[in-house]
Amino acid sequence: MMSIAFIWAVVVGFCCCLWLVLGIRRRQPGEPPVENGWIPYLGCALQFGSNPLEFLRSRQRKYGHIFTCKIAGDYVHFLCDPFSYHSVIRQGRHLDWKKFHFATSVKAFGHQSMDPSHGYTTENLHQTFLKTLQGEALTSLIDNMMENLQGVMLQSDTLKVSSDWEVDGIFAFCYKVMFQSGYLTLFGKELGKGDKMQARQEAQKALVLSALENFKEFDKIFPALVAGLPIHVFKSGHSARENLTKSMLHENLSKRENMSDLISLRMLLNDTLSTFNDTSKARTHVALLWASQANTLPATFWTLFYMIRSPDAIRAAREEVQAILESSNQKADPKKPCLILTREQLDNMTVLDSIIKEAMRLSSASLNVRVAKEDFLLHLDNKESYVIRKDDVIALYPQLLHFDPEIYEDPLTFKYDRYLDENGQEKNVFYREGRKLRYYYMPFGSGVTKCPGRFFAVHEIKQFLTLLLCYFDMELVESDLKAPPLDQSRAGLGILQPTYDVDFKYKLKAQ
Ligand code: HEM
Ligand SMILES: *[C@@H]1O[C@H](CO)[C@@H](O)[C@H](O)[C@H]1NC(C)=O
Ligand SMILES: *[C@@H]1O[C@H](CO)[C@@H](O)[C@H](O)[C@H]1NC(C)=O
Ligand SMILES: *[C@@H]1O[C@H](CO)[C@@H](O)[C@H](O)[C@H]1NC(C)=O
Ligand SMILES: *[C@@H]1O[C@H](CO)[C@@H](O)[C@H](O)[C@H]1NC(C)=O
Ligand SMILES: *[C@@H]1O[C@H](CO)[C@@H](O)[C@H](O)[C@H]1NC(C)=O
Ligand SMILES: CC(=O)N[C@H]1CO[C@H](CO)[C@@H](O)[C@@H]1O
Repeated sequence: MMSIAFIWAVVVGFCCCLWLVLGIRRRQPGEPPVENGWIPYLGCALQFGSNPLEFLRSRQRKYGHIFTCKIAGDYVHFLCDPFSYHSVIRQGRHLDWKKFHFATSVKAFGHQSMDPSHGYTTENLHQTFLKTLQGEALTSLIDNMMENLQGVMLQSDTLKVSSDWEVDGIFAFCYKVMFQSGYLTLFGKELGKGDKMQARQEAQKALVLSALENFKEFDKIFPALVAGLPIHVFKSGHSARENLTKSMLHENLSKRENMSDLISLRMLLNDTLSTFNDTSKARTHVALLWASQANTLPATFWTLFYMIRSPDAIRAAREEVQAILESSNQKADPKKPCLILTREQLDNMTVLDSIIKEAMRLSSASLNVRVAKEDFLLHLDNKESYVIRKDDVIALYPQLLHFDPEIYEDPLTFKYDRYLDENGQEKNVFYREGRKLRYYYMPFGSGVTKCPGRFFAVHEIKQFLTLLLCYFDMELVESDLKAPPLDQSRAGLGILQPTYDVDFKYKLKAQ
């Protein structure tokens, strides 16, 4: 025993010396202050990971607007001054966004590289996303979502629908309703050829529910995969990903009807543009399933939670929904759920919009990352310039902005009308130290990598809230409840989940 411990001590000691000599970056003239951390290779990764906001705030107090931290082998320059964000977001010439994105996607989903420069595909994904998630395509996404939401809420036995109070966790509730509706909207329905309607619907539902279980299992290990751990370590997460992949093989998807433009176009582009094999293609569809759900589900939770908890918010939301129904001459009937809202009507719902924005401000923790293509000078807003080395990472962490008391008074408090101006219209002017901010709200990222699904995401959450308010009465089981803490294990990946679920009760509205 002794000797093994001794050998370890020598090995560790040797590694530490080697690290001291080779692994530490020293600050060169013109570079931002650098912090190497205490642990070889990992550097500051653990400190950053356990509470990114506190870590960055303390370093910002110590160093100022920009500083460099070693994190898992990379040198990351954190830029904390919102007035300087512009220089990163628009600095296309020196900065690469693809490398990091494509590499992360490969690590998590296991497909071959989608980076055209690697030669497996010539698909311009960016174009595909814009064409199929925005503009004209958005209208049919929204229409299908509305139909699917009402089907899942009222015409399947996903929810216990009655005039007696039913208790459920808000996250559990949002998860099952939004996952199923979103899945059906993107990937369509498999109706099969049997002649028994009932049996076909049962089979369809079983398929979606199995996707939900697999998604939940896979999503649990997602942060670990992004951190670089191999998927083989996780038995059940791995099997879940493989199950999802199988369900998205071409032969399975091609049986489905009413598929979104996004998936059908990507299937069509298959052979012409790429040399991926069938499995690799299916994995890229799994990636899109993840992108469309992983942030939307917790965002829906926070929106519903904060709305129900705030009497002012839910009152204002009810009034807005009521007004829309009246102006379009519709009545909510749970036995014949076929409410229709146009895109213009949804866009007109500024109260819901503000509630959603405010809930996402409080729960978003995305990291916007770019990689330096070459050595260059980064110019900050205060006229300082810093030398950035090739292959270094530049990161923005907009939670700093979202929780900045100079921009948002009482930043930890939910104020449903924070994004409404005095006329009840969208408020888009925010200040810091008397100067108007160009960037004040960034849960969807920024610049070229800004989420292409953001319009759909906000619309689907609005539809979800509208339908709940039309058909149901809702209350928290315990009023005056504190908001559950954010689960920091996903910091950097988008909207954070709650560390625990919160119960609420719902019942059909009296007609
Ligand atoms: C509340 C919901 C959502 C949030 C907060 C969100 C956030 C984000 C963020 C921050 C990124 C950029 C990542 C980066 O800069 O590295 C992103 C990318 C993306 N999102 Fe979303 N998203 C949401 C919903 C959706 C939905 C519903 C869809 C599709 C139906 C979608 C599709 C995508 C796609 C395809 C990308 C990759 C874009 C690219 O690499 O060019 N997202 N999302
Ligand atoms: C994947 O599918 C197999 C076979 O249907 C099943 O036994 C397994 O439990 C599934 N994996 C997960 C994580 O649900
Ligand atoms: C998809 O197709 C494969 C055959 O290629 C089959 O084994 C699998 O069960 C199908 N999966 C689903 C979910 O339909
Ligand atoms: C397919 O979509 C159309 C238009 O959105 C809708 O009318 C129809 O009911 C849908 N079909 C199925 C099987 O859901
Ligand atoms: C598909 O390609 C991947 C990566 O090249 C490979 O590992 C896998 O075995 C291939 N699968 C099939 C079914 O050919
Ligand atoms: C939008 O809302 C306003 C009142 O808030 C109403 O006067 C107007 O007609 C609405 N527009 C649409 C397209 O619903
Ligand atoms: C392997 C594969 O997915 N092939 C499909 C590619 O798309 C065409 C339609 O354009 C299908 O016919 C192929 O089966």
